[in-house]
Amino acid sequence: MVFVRTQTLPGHCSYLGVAALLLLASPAVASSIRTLDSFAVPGLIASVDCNATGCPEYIWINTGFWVDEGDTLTIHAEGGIGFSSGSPATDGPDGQVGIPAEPHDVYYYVASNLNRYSLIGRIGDPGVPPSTRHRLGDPFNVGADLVSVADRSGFLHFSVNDSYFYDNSGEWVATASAQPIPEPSTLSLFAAGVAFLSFSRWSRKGDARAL
Ligand SMILES: [Ca+2]
Repeated sequence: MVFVRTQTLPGHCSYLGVAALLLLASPAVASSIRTLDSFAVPGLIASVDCNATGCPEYIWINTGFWVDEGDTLTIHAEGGIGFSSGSPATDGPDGQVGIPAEPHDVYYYVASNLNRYSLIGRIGDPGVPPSTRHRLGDPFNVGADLVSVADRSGFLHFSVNDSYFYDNSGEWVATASAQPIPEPSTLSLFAAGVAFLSFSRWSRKGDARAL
């Protein structure tokens, strides 16, 4: 009886387990990851400056890239921006890390407490009627690289954490991806695959001991 089990059950288990893992890696699962390619964020977004009452809403550039709450959001940006007249457009998206853009009497940055002169992001949808729109969430640091879980659904927005935009030059270019939380059925399938593979290995060990 032990010999019969050796020739059948472990083989089926391995096939089922491998099938489950292959399904996880199938194009259908992979295609659920959405991407934003090469989105340009200009240093000179608009000829405006922010003041004590805040910044105009359009200082946030809507990328048109939709993010669902719970998505793993991955962003990479590169390029160069010059932040004052005549300065070379060589400053990267990280900005001045650890130096918050605190407002004071003269200068008001887009997002205080975030890194000065950095690429910053926000999620929300200001393009639909106020009664139904997803309000823009809190600004967050993006910099050159970000991996984070979205805390709300909406369109990804970018801005440059500056106070005066009209003397800027250059641009940053960002790419992004949003990976949804795996569906419960997918998780169950994955667990089943792992369980079958584990049982298969256990069976083989048992058979080896029996032999
Ligand atoms: Ca500037």
